[in-house]
Amino acid sequence: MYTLLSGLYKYMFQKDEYCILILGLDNAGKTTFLEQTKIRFCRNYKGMSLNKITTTVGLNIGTIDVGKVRLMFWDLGGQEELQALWDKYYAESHGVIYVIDSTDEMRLSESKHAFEKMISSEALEGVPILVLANKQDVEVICEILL
Ligand SMILES: Nc1nc2c(ncn2[C@@H]2O[C@H](COP(=O)(O)OP(=O)(O)OP(=O)(O)O)[C@@H](O)[C@H]2O)c(=O)[nH]1
Ligand SMILES: [Mg+2]
Repeated sequence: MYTLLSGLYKYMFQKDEYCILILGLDNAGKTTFLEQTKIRFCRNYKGMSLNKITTTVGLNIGTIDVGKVRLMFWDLGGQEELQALWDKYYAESHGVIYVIDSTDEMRLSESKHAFEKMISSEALEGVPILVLANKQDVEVICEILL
């Protein structure tokens, strides 16, 4: 009876959990993206002022529930010395969002290099990757000015 009831409880209330890594160079906008996502999807979440966000040293975690699914976002610091820590999280991840600052042409090749290193990891084989060309609002402003 207990097994039946606990199974029913789990079926009704337990959520499937997925871990999503947010990676990319420092200043790409990973933490801002996570914060904005939380503001949009978490009811009653006030969030911090976006201009108060500083560079991530270590890891930010954000949890978002969508229906019966719980998404755990792990936003890792993108500074060069912190990139060495990224692969410690690959085995646990179900998906990756790779964020690029699309306005920073000078660092595109650096970002490409970090991306290629990331996808060469066997631990990420079969893991879906979303590449996010961030800061499109800046591009629009530039185009308007031109
Ligand atoms: N215009 C514009 N600025 C953005 C956008 N996303 C982030 N920024 C700015 O980019 C800067 C860096 O943002 P962060 O979110 O701290 O970048 P990060 O990728 O988390 O950086 P690290 O933690 O150092 O790895 C901040 O000044 C943000 O306000 C965007 O979509 N548009
Ligand atoms: Mg950050």
